[in-house]
Amino acid sequence: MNKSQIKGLKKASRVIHAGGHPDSETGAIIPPIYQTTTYVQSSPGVHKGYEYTRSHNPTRTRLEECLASLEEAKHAVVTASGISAAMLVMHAIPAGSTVLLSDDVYGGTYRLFTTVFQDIHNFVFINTTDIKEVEKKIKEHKPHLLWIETPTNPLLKITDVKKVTTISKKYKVKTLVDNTFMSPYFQNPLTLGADIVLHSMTKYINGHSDVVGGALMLNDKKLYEKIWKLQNSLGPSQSPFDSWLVLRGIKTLAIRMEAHQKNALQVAKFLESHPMVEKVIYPGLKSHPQYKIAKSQMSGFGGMMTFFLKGDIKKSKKFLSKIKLFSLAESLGGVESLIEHPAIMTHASIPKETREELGITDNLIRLSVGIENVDDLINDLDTTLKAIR
Ligand code: P1T
Repeated sequence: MNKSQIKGLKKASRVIHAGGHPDSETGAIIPPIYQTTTYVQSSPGVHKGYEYTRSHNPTRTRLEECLASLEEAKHAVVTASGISAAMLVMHAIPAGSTVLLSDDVYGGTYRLFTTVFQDIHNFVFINTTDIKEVEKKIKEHKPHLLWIETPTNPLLKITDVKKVTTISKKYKVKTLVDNTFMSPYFQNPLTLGADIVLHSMTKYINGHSDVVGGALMLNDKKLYEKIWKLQNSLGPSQSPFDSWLVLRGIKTLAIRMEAHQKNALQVAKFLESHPMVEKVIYPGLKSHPQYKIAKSQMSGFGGMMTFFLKGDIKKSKKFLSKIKLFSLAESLGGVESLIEHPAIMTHASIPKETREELGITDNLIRLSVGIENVDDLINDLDTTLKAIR
């Protein structure tokens, strides 16, 4: 199939066929891993588009083709991690830029901005779910970039991307959306007006907890070229083997995301009705404050949720140490269910006062609901809640 035929396919087909053409030399249906550092030239400067694997690699090119297709983008850059994708964006904007960003971002993103780039750019954390606040802060700070995570990690706050980008465009501010929690299967921020989409491919895109990777998708050719040159100069390119693993994992993105959200909705309903649970935050619950926005800009609700246990830090620790089928671990988006304590684990680099202001309290627990049998997952939660009562 050619590129325009693939463009006409639904996402469940594109995950398999975009970048998935058979190998032209042998007809192999699964593309080879181009495990090579360099490429032979017929005379100096005459080559087939590949010179050195830090710059380009055919396996990575295939993955970039697939990701661009899934995010409805013209260009994609695959990086060695989600954080290195964020680093490239920070180098791509002019030094001294102001970046307005969602107050509730992944702890590693917060750490990158506040401990590595804090002397190069100005970071202003705001509640991007409040549209009036966004416009007020844009007028006040004249930022170069608006950085949105939606849903946020860990509190699953949802920003209305269309509304926010209408404002940012008015003031000529670029908007980046970290789309990690939804994956390109459930949300396409570029079609809602965003300029750049960032993913930690470590999560749903790869889906099997065996690769660290990141990606940026965008339409602006000039910005793409700038980001690619930075990648080439700074070096956070993904290895061919890791790109190949992601190409393998992404083929099941559609069915995995459907399974994640089906399980997650049942788990969320179970927890919401449980007497030992204070509150559940899941975009697919009507009780979620931005449920309507979630419904309008996402085609599904994903597999991530947080809940507040009734009790203190001791109770949280007891619960997390006793639970069995959910593994106590950082990260998310794999087929297996994970559970973690954001304040102690993924968001520990955020100062305690800031965490508490945001609501990342000692009784907050985050779930990445996997695709196991949902009755087993609910039984595991139920049994553990009973055991700590
Ligand atoms: O881990 P890495 O591939 O570098 O991706 C960083 C990243 C970026 N954006 C979001 C929304 C993320 O959740 C992450 C990584 N998050 C975890 C490791 C976690 O457990 O939340």
